[in-house]
Amino acid sequence: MTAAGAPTIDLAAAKARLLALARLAGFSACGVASVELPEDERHLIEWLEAGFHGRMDYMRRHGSMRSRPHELVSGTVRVISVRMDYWPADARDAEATLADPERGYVSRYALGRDYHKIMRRTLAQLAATLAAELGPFGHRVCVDSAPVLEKALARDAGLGWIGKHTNLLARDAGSLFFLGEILTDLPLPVDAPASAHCGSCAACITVCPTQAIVAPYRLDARRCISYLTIENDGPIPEEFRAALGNRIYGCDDCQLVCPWNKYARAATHPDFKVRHRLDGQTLANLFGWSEAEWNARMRGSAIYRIGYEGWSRNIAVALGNAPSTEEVRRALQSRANDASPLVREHVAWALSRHASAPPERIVAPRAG
Ligand code: B12
Ligand code: SF4
Ligand code: SF4
Repeated sequence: MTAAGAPTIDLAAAKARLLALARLAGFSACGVASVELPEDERHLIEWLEAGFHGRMDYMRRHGSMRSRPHELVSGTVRVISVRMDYWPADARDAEATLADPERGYVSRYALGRDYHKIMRRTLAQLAATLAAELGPFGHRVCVDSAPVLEKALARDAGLGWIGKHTNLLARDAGSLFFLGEILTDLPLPVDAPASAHCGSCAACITVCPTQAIVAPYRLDARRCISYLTIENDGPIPEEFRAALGNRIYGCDDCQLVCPWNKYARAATHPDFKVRHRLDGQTLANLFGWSEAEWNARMRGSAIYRIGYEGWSRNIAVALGNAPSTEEVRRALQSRANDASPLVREHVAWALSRHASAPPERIVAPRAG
């Protein structure tokens, strides 16, 4: 990929410059890994063979490219890995929202603008600045959607370890950050992989509402609320509906309980600030948004991907789990004849829960 006859680059100096530029760009950590991931490749194959990816066919589609970045972009010899913190410090307390069954809980990462665009733009600028200083080099920017094992690469780049909940976490930052990469043909000096610090802790495994972490480091995505509410475009299997509680988009429980997240850092990027008061609106209010309102409010958010139908399906389930108030029942009844058969079926399920609600779930309207 490098032009023949190009001047040789001082790779140690180039790496020092990269790290400085990454900080200036707003990344909280940056490191460099090689492209060999034989152990992770083995785990990926086992995970796929177990069917844990459910209907995420894209996890299979690219074959060994996912664990071999040089097969995805030929000439790649290193992966530059970055972290960007997303925890919105202005958000309502996560545990308080989870404990209030009349409000919807939206995963912390989706309260602001869509991270894909923010990260990709910032990474592309970082690569361009570096190329302007060093001369052109081969590269491709990736964030989430590219078929690469981002967590394994970040671990090898020294950015953290893969915890038992399967997210990457770091001693100085917890796990509430996104990952992104630049695949490159520059043979930059590599970092040492980060060491692991889960020890005998298993808090994430115990707390998971759907027992999706079937063994340490092994996640059955088909059981994970993040998959059920985001990736899954069909009905939510009945066996998981009660366990969803009031989680209407994604789930953070395994991360919120992790002791290392007391070191989580607040997002510095202004686009991660909470939008449309998504950190604690009542379910009845959210369910009342028309499709046009939803489109206008959700454009630019990661939530936009699941569409109004998926969003309504999720809220219907949460309303089925909410206390049997007049407001909750009225919200459900208002969409009992929804145009979408998917939404109608989830509303019918929710209403049936209220019809058979034990007396303690039937709640008088709140005063005021
Ligand atoms: C598919 C996917 C999902 C799926 C499956 C998750 C998963 N664990 O694979 C679902 C939809 C469930 C999901 C959920 C979430 N995701 Co997601 N997801 C991805 C994606 C696209 C691919 C992940 C992947 O490669 N999975 C393949 C399997 C095999 O990997 P694995 O389960 O992590 O297993 C590894 C290890 O645990 C180990 N291993 C596996 N089995 C075994 C067995 C033993 C014995 C041992 C020792 C090791 C071991 O090896 C494997 C390979 O390294 C990445 C982006 C990317 N391109 O990498 C984002 C990504 C992982 N997601 C991300 C986020 C933020 C989330 C959520 C937090 C969102 C939310 N709040 O709802 C949740 C977290 C749920 C959880 N507990 O993991 C971030 C994670 C950032 C971080 N700090 O780690 C990523 C990196 C996106 C990004 N660019 O920032 N996600
Ligand atoms: S995100 Fe939620 S459902 Fe998924 S593994 Fe973590 S705690 Fe379990
Ligand atoms: S909760 Fe405990 S076991 Fe799970 S990732 Fe955090 S430290 Fe590791």
